[in-house]
Amino acid sequence: MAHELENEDPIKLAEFQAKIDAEIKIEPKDWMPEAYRQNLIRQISQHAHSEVIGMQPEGNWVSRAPSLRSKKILMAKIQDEAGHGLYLYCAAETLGVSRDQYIQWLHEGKAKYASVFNYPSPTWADMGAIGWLVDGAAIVNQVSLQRTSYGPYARAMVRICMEESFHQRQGYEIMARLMEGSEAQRKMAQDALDRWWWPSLMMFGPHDSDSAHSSQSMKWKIKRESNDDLRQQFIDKTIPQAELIGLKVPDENAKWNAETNHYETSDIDWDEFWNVIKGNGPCNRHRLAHHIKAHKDGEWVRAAAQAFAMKQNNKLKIA
Ligand code: FAQ
Repeated sequence: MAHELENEDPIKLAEFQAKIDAEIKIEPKDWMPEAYRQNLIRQISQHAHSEVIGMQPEGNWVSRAPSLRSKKILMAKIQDEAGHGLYLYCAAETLGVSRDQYIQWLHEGKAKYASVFNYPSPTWADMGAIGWLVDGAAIVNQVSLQRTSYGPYARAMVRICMEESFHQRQGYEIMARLMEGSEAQRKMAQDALDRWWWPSLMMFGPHDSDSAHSSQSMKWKIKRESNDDLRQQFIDKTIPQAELIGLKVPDENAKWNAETNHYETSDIDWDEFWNVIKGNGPCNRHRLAHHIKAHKDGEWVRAAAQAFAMKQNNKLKIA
């Protein structure tokens, strides 16, 4: 990236940084360094892919939800995630790359999506854990991204955050209700927390010291808070929520430190994190294969929608 910046006009670069420092949003038609554009293309498209692939573990439970109420809520939640994907693809398209290209990069394994969605969801309690923990972690990250320097991304985040807070509550409600239930239901809730706790902490990315993009992204205010700071915020919020309903996070070293005003925890298993990112998690192959198949099966729907839109346009032109 340093090399790419050397090729940029230093005056334009200084003006660009001054705008960022003055908290003026960068808009699609504004001048921007190529490295800024490329970094956003990478992050926003990966974010969009995460929202869409993230529907799969929950989609697994739509037909098996335990009541009509919970089925309706789950369907609405999953539909919201599809909407988040759409806002984010639209924001990413303003950087001059088409949605087809983004999806092709995903299918070719050139673009990533959040590692957390490569874990299975074998029980109903997983729907609770995903809403509470995965959406909960996503909100902490996304609240900070509402202040990101790129206008279309920041604006997409505002609406997404409002919806994610409902998702977090629906997940926590599922867990709380299970914890009021039978011994088997309480065990199911604890088991889901045990399986989703560490993958949720991994959502914030590697430690700051190992984060390839952080320093430049923070300078350009693409990222407003560091991976480790956001992860700590999530830990500090979530452990008391677990305790309130009688759950325990699966970490013997988790304890409150009154001096730092933060929870201390064990370190993440980074081998597992990088292994999942490289494509070797329990569900990586399945998730991607499912997306490729759904995309192919939906080809006729896209063609029909496009033909309809063209017909409407022609009618307008004639009128
Ligand atoms: N998974 O240098 P950094 C949701 C990659 S939305 C996979 O620290 P950066 C809603 C990273 O891309 C959840 N890859 O990277 C929902 C980079 O590789 P690259 C998604 C990861 O970008 C809920 C390399 O490691 N949210 O859940 C991960 O500065 C329920 C080095 O890392 C977002 O995407 C990971 N966890 O910081 C939907 C938020 N972590 O690209 C359905 C926006 C790192 O060079 C159901 N994104 N990597 O090949 C971000 O804030 C940032 O991109 C981070 C990573 C914080 C994720």
